[in-house]
Formats: sequence, structure tokens, C-alpha cells
Amino acid sequence: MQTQQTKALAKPLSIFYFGLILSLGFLAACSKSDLPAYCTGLCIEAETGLPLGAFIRVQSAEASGGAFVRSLYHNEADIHNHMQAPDQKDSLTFEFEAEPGKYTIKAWVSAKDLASDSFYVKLNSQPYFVYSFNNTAANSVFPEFVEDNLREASDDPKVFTLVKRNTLIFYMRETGAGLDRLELIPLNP
Ligand SMILES: [Ca+2]
Repeated sequence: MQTQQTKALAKPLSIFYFGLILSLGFLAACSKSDLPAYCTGLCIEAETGLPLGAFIRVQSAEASGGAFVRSLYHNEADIHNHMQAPDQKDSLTFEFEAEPGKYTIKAWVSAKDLASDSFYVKLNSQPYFVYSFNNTAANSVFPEFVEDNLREASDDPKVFTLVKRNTLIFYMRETGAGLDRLELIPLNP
């Protein structure tokens, strides 16, 4: 049986250990020797996020960390409503800490084809936006992963204001769109 004092202590300690585990997990995800050498910043493996609904983790030797996350190969007609607005049930959520400031976010993404190549993205309480991958016919290497920047229309790369504790959510917009990892790139003042 716990005394009132130990109960009072248990909660902060459990929060501390939970935070420690998350931090260790984050560092471990970003320090794997199989990460490409160019991923030198603050990296987040997509497979460390929380996938719900249409998002699934996929094991792949071609992916950083050996896995990535993608939306299911639905019939386009079945997900037509996803082209109108995000569905909260089909989401991939990242929670992370950062030094507050302005950042761009690099992404390694893949698509089923050049016609299924976007997500909705939402950071903290900011409005969601459509992130349509940068691609051209000359760069039609899908479904392999390509290096890109999170962007909103001509706002490329989009500048994000991060706070200490952030929630970044990807929502399904098109079928088969994949995310391997993210890199936070701080902008110098
Ligand atoms: Ca990955």
C-alpha cells in the first residue's frame, strides 16, 4: 500500500521515466548506424510515430532504420472523402521536444505513383495544410524514397515555428503515400 507521500512522488517520477524512455527512444532512432551519413540533424524515424487507421508500419531493407509508414492501398473511390479534409482516424502522430524557434522540415517520402503523392500535415494548433510532394516527370522515381521538404503550395520549404513540446500529425490524403523519416533543420536568426 502506498502512503500519500509516495503516491505524490510516484506521479512525477513516472512522468520523468516516461520522458526519459521517450528521449532514449528518440536518440536511439536517430543514432542507428544504418542511417545515411547525410542525416546529421534532428531526425525522427516515421516508424516511431503513432499510426492509426489507414497508416501502417512496413518493414523494408530500403528504409532508414529498416521500416517506414504508409497509408493502405485503398481503392481511390473508397477514400474520396479524404481529398476534402483530414480524417482524424487515419493519422500518424509524432510528439517531440525541440529548442523553440523556426525550422524547416525535411522529409523522405514515397508514393504509389505520381498521382498519389500527398498528405495533410498539422503542427500543434496551427491549421492543417496539404503537403504535396515535390516531383516532376524527370524525377519519377516513385515508389522509392525521395528527399523533399515539407511544403505548402509555393511556400517551399515551409517555415515552422516549433515550441518546446510539439505535436506533428500526418493525415492520409491519398492511398499508398509513405514516410520514412523527418529531419528538423533549425534556421539561423
Ligand atoms: Ca524509417
